[in-house]
Amino acid sequence: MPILHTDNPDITSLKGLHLYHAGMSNCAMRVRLALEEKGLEWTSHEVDLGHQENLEPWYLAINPKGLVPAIVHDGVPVTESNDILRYLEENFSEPALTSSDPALAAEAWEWLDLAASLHMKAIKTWVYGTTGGASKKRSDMDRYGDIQPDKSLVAFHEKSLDGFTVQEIETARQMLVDVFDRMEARLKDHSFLVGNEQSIADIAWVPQYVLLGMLGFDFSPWPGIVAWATNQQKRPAYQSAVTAWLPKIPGWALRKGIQAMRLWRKLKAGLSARRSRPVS
Ligand SMILES: N[C@@H](CCC(=O)N[C@@H](CS)C(=O)NCC(=O)O)C(=O)O
Repeated sequence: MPILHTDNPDITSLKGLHLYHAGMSNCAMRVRLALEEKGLEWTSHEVDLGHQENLEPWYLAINPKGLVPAIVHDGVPVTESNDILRYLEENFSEPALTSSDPALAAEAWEWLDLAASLHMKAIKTWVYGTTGGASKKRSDMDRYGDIQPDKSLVAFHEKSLDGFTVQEIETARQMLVDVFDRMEARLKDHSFLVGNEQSIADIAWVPQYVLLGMLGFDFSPWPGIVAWATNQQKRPAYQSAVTAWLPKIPGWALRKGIQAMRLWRKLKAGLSARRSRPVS
């Protein structure tokens, strides 16, 4: 579990549960959901990903990979959303988000691991691919390459600057379709992904429904998933963990906004590259 051992007094002096997060981040959403389902008190620290606040030294001291979410619990940083969920389940066991039946608990963790394994190759690839590109500028990449210890993240952001091919986006979509087919097989006649209660499995997948749905992924072929998500949205924890943190604009407007912002960045980068090219 990525627990950071630090003697940085700005971190060690933090008492209670502190969450470093961003509204639209699906990984942060699942941690907020777990905190709210467990009724825990937590202090919010929103990290502005648009302005790359996640790559500032104060945040890298909490999460050296510069990713949200991270928590600091009584001065101890824990990173990676799945590990944070495990940490919360171990340290704040009531109400439990995993069954006391070991087989059901294992099944729930599997759903969580599946979400993690698809995060970059399916979810992020589809999101970045369909909204038109990169969250980093080419001019940021040298510094990013230097500070980012996880080289698969560097490769992903390089790739997103070059642009995903139609085939890559389709492969990502197909991976998601395969999972949603599996989810549908379960949810067409069950209210929860595992067992008869809300669990870490539902918490792992609700954020994908929210994010992908907002960005135009069509869930209509899976009515069981839609019904499950509709029930999830009625939970008080959903209101405080998801609704409260989402932009208050319709999905289509959000999509257009992201596309326009990314196009503008590309144009600006292209113009400054032309300006700095030596005249021959
Ligand atoms: N494996 C990480 C992934 C976290 C992640 O990718 N977070 C994104 C937001 S969804 C982020 O912080 N992106 C900022 C960046 O890449 O610079 C987890 O599960 O916590």
